[in-house]
Amino acid sequence: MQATFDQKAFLAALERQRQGMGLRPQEMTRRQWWHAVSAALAEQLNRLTMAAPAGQQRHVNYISMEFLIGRLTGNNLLNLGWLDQVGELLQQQGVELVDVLEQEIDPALGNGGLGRLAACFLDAMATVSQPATGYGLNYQYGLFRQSFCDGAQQEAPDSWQRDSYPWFRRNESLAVSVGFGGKLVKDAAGREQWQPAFSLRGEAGDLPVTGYQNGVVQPLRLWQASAPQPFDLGLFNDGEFLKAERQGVEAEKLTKVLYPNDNHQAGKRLRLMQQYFQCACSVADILRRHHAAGRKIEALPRYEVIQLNDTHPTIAIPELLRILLDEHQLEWDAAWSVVSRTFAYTNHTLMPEALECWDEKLVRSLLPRHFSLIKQINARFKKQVEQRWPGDKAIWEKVAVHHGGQVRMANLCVVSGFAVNGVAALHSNLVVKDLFPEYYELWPEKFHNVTNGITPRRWLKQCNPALAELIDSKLNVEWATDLDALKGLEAFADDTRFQQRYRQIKRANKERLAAYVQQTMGITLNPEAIFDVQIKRLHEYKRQHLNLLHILSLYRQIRDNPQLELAPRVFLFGAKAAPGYYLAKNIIYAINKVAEKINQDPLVGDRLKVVFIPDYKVSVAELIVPAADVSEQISTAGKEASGTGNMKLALNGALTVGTLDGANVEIAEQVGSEHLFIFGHTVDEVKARLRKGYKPLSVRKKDKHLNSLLTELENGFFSDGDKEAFRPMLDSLLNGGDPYLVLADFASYCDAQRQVETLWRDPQQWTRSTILNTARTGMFSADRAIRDYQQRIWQAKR
Ligand code: 26Q
Repeated sequence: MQATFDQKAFLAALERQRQGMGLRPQEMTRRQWWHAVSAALAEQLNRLTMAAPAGQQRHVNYISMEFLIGRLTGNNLLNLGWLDQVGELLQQQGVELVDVLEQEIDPALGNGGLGRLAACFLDAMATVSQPATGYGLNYQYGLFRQSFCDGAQQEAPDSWQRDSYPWFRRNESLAVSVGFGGKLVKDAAGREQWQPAFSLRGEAGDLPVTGYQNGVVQPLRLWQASAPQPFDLGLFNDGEFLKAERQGVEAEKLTKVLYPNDNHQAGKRLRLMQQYFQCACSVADILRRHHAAGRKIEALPRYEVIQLNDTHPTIAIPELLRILLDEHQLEWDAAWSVVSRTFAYTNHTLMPEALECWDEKLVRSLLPRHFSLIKQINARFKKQVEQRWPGDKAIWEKVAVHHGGQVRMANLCVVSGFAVNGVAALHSNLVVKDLFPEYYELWPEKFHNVTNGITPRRWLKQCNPALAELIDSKLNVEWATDLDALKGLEAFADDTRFQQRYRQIKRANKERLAAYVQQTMGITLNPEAIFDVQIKRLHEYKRQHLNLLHILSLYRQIRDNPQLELAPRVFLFGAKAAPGYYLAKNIIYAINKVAEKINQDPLVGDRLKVVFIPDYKVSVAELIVPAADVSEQISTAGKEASGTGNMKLALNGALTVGTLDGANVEIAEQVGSEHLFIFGHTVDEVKARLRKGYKPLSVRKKDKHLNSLLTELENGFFSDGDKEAFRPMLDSLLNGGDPYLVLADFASYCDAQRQVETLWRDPQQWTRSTILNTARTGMFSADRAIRDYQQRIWQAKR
């Protein structure tokens, strides 16, 4: 049931906010209006409630180190169904709601896909009334802000002002104490007990997650660290000043900043402390709720499931085990039975450098009791492996949880959880076949696929209101909660008037983006051109440099043949590189230097423009996605677990140029491969090619054109004569064996791009394909993904 808008209460709350600021309405800045409106709305939400569990439904505890939620005010208004009313009330005060919403700093509490997925899933769980709590960390600084200085990425802290963010609801009574370090002692009964060296306090700040027009609000609970007391008076009196201060210092540091790596493990002590802090707070909170309902500890898995968003929160597993054994005095078998029916694990990557392994010395010194429990889990599991594969050392070395001085978090998840899932069909198959084949032999029933999804509320209704309206005018259904209903648009794919409207909307979205680029970068874009976009984290496997090589190819062709007729194209990039990832930063630099040259070359004219939009984030994605004509999804096959930008772009009518990787495969199945441009080596071909001994230099030698492009990168043509400028990128391609097969896929990629150009010249056919992309991507709704989790994992027999 939709929550009714109480205009009187809202206006009164708004008035209180204004008085608190001591300003008259006409004196308030847009930013102050945003603050007042948000705070007033947040107050209204206190009247709404959590979804109630239906029947045997378990409460889902979604633990994630990242929640890339994006701006909340506009999204909450949309979901509550209050946009129009609030818009009108503001208008009466001479204020435009859209301007006010623009003032919100986009909370960047995540890196990329994994964090955004968590946010989409919270939205979907509230919308399908799945009782759920999101658990994360309240970082003082989110992902760094990006700017370019002579083309090179510069990072600046993202001070998003969490301390005055009006959507937080802080609840003192939820505070948790978390221990670290110390030693193990034996109690009278000979049981190990942990005596931590110091403890920190976890304070809960809740952000409301609103369901789509169903009156549901549930918490995203973010933990923030503080010292339990300003300092330890006992130590202070003993004269141990430094030690006394330590708590304060650690607390201050702990939730200060989000680690800016994605798909790469840093192995840092502070990161492990963050992980444990988050897990300890969250597990304590789950158990508090469980006990408050008067339930027995043994019944936990009947009522609660803990979904681990990748291995980052794995330490929650030994934490729950520790509490069951040490605080509830359960025997091992009883405790293990509870643990192994409570946890489910989602894998988001196969790449070895992203699989978390922790040095045992670090784990032991920070969490001695947890380390001891991990060793026990490992020893018991060893017996099972010994029975199944007697004397097979090689297998044990692969599947061990603790081996060679390392604790392997993915293995701990598989051994201790009741479900493991990949995030796209292809990826889930590889999880079974390449990553965990032995585990699959032991427990085939544990393994699942749940293809990712995106929330159509933010990623269509909110970011592309004109298209949403057009759809509304043709379909008489609430497609925002039933995205498969978009199939109804197929009937209009050839309708000339509909096509025209669809094109006009795309055009207006492109103008909106062009205005943003003009304003922020001073670059003029031609909205007639193909808007070809690649927006995602910068990573070698995502192959932004393959895109770059194609751009170089077009530029070369223009110079070889100045009369060349090309469909005008604007190449748009948005991507942040981890600050310590030199190769990725070098690729950004290369794209920017090439852009500089091409954009100022009079010979090129309007045919090519290359734009690297700085500081890519959720709010910028909301501008780019509706304006895209072409969606670049060009990772090496087998490397991108799923991708979710691919779904957002296809839903908004961009045509995919993509490899058969991640969810691209399923998008092609849904949309029909004649409405995408698939290219490149398949997973099996990649494997075969690498097995045979792939030689990028011989690809270069055989392809004159490619050779000329590489030569121009080498000889300083794009870098004011600096021959070293692109060394890291070129080294990887030419001397580093080109591990992601960029050169091997180049010819096929250019071929796909020529097909793009051909189709573009036929506007009717192009538009038909874009409409069919929108019509046929309904299955990528996050609501469907959540229902899959319910059926396959959360509601499954237990
Ligand atoms: C690990 C250890 C230490 C520091 C950082 C990390 C870390 C942080 C973030 C490791 C990985 C990530 C993020 C991974 C990620 O975003 N993966 C993406 O997840 C998406 C949602 O499933 C998929 O669509 C993408 O294919 C996948 O790359």
